Amino acid sequence: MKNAEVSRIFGNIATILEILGENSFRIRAYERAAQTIGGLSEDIEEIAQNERLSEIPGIGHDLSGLIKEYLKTDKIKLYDELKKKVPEGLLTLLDIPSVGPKTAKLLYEKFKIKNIPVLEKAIKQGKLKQAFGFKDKTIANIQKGIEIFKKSRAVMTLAGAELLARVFIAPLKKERAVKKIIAAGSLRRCKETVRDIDILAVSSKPAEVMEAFCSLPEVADITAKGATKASVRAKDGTQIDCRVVEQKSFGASLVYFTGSKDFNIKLRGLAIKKGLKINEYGVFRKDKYISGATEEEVFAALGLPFIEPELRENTGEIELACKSKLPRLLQLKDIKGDLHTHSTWTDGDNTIAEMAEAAKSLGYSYIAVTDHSQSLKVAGGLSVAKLKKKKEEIEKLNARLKGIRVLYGTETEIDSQGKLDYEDGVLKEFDIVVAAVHSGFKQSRQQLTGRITSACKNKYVQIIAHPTGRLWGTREAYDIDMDEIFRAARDTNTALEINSFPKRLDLNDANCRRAVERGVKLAVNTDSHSVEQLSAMRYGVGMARRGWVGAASVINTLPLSQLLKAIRK
Ligand code: DGT
Ligand code: CA
Repeated sequence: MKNAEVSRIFGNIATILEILGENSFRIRAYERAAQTIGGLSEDIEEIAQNERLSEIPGIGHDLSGLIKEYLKTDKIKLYDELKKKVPEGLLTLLDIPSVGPKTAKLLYEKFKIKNIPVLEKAIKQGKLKQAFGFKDKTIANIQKGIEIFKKSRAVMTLAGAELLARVFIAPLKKERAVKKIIAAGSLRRCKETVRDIDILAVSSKPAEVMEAFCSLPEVADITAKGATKASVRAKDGTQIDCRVVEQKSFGASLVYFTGSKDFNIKLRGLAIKKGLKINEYGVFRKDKYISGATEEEVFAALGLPFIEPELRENTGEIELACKSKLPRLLQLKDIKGDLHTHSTWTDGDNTIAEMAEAAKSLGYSYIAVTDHSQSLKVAGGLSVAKLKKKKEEIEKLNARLKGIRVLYGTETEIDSQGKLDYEDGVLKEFDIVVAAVHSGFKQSRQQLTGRITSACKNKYVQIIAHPTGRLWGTREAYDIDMDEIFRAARDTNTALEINSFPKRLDLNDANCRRAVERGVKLAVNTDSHSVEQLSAMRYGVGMARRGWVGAASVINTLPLSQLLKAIRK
């Protein structure tokens, strides 16, 4: 799988062009391509083989050529030439989210800081402040950036892990010796970030499976290889474990390797209380095997109903399972529409009509196209004059389209004072108003919280987008008082969003659970900027399920007529 590599290279090309002071359209084209390819759910090699590269939004003839060159030769000449113009150390410094091209150049050229460890040392020795004259605040930002960078390197996003697991599992599925194969661990529990991939296979010929696994082209090196278990490193450095078990142990192993560790320990304790023993081979009374082929059987042997993988964190689910009171969780098929998407009217890659057709093919009955509002200039936010035209286009489209309704929406900026970007008279016209913070992240807790609660109080705001602003690998959640926001959301009938975009997953699982406990309504949206991204809904649903959220708490599980009534303030 080379999606991540291609995305990284295009991102680096954009950065180098920026340092070299090149044309901003060209820079933006590479940035967009990096983003789109990084977010694809399909393997780019497969797309290239089927001659479908040009169908990827923003990938024209030139970029397709570069992708093909890379897939064929593992190199891009243009990139190699560009790299010669900019020292490597400078690029590594740019990996730190808070360090832009100017600071990187300064650190590198003037102060001879060539990589992150040297930078860390310089900070520690106080050099940055004393010798180089950086402000305390800038230094603190750089330090925080280094932390975020390190953290994001140690784990993958849920979407990244899913894709990597697929690259290993798909070819193994075709092996005759493999009867069943599945990814367990934190990926199966839908955790927002995943450290490594745990694969479980059923086979009566484990040696053949081990051989096939260790010879996969994505394996960079083999860390351990035994009769039924092997560990390898993928080309991106991620550890992948594969274990082979017999059919009669499959359920027990799946329970064990899905975990979490705390869940397993608690389950083992429960088994002991019932005079049983549970391990990865099965459930045993004395030493006699009593069950283990399926997870259902394993739970039943302990007197429990099936516990969904997303719940297995030992945060009260086992106690509820004992009383048969597990919550009914939201499912992807409950979702009737997406209430936060973008089109070519602002920074999306597809037209409203294309977004609507794609939503329809996902089985939705509505889609809100919520383009950016006027003050978000970088994303081409819409003036009031343009809104009129957009509304007309949607009306015409709705008259023509069957089986899907396009809702006229906006993602409106909440400004630094908590004021919305359009007057109430304009907001009133929309079917859906999503309000969002995209600026002033460094304000005080009180100010940031106040901005969001005052947006909740607006009569026309129905959803607060990505409430904590967390962007994995770039920005931590901003400092806000979630309890106050939950209270305001509940009291004003404003839904909070679970943003399914893989780097956001915001609200996260813990916040979802707290929100629902406090009677807050949620909306699971994708924030899609292209038709491909609409399928990210499953990650947001995963977060909801981890947060014990049922369909009744999610407004976009409602049929359209009920939705429009339910969101009225
Ligand atoms: P991560 O860190 O994202 O890889 O998270 P997990 O949950 O996948 O953790 P990992 O890969 O260390 O372990 C895979 C599964 O194996 C885990 O879900 C539960 C199980 N497991 C790991 N260590 C232990 C342990 O010490 N005791 C028990 N009972 N189970 C364990
Ligand atoms: Ca794992």
